[in-house]
Amino acid sequence: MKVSLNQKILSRNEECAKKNKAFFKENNVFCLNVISSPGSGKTTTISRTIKDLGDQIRIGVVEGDIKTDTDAQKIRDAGGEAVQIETHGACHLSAEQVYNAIKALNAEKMDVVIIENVGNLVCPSAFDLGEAARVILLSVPEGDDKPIKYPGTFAEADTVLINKIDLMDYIDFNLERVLADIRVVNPDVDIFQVSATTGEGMDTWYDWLMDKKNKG
Ligand SMILES: Nc1nc2c(ncn2[C@@H]2O[C@H](COP(=O)(O)OP(=O)(O)OP(=O)(O)O)[C@@H](O)[C@H]2O)c(=O)[nH]1
Ligand SMILES: [Mg+2]
Repeated sequence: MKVSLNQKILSRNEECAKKNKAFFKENNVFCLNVISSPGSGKTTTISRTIKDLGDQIRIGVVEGDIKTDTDAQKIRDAGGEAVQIETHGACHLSAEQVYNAIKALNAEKMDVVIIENVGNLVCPSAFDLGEAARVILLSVPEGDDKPIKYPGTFAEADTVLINKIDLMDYIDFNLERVLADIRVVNPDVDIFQVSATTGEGMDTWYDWLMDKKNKG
């Protein structure tokens, strides 16, 4: 029987994802895996969430980037605790990397762990990190065709944040089309329209986060 290298990598990842899931369950930590294109606003959204919810819940962040620790630094500047993973070329985080990072973060002391995956809409979706929920960001300047171009990624989402809605008046972005296209692959997904810089709509995202966290 032939087993491809991809299958081996994915099944090893699956094993470690189960370990992460068990860790989060045991310690009553709610874990989110945030996936989007580069620059769509993951770090800005997480930073604002920490500033706005930090007095109610303790949030730890695992940052994934090919290079640099600038995003972890931004989270610390926002008052959060963060561990940076540099993937040195890999286009996604693995469950094993996350396992090491949550140990370094002392994640058992957190209420919520947010993982910011490496910026792209392709590779991260194939790798379960043991998260309780998956958050896909789509920002207005990226264009309204992303849900039909990357349907697999949107199909796996527990929530979609349409970010940078403050730019809607300046950019040709058909919101109705985006909502309809997401619903084709993921009919029941929760979708929120937000601006991580102005704060518009962020309350809806916070309500979703607190509700899911409380339900476990
Ligand atoms: N106008 C506007 N700009 C935003 C918004 N959210 C983020 N930005 C800007 O978009 C740029 C990229 O934001 P980041 O939060 O770094 O994006 P990211 O997804 O973390 O990027 P990578 O980590 O490189 O994948 C920054 O200049 C932000 O200030 C928003 O809601 N509105
Ligand atoms: Mg970032």
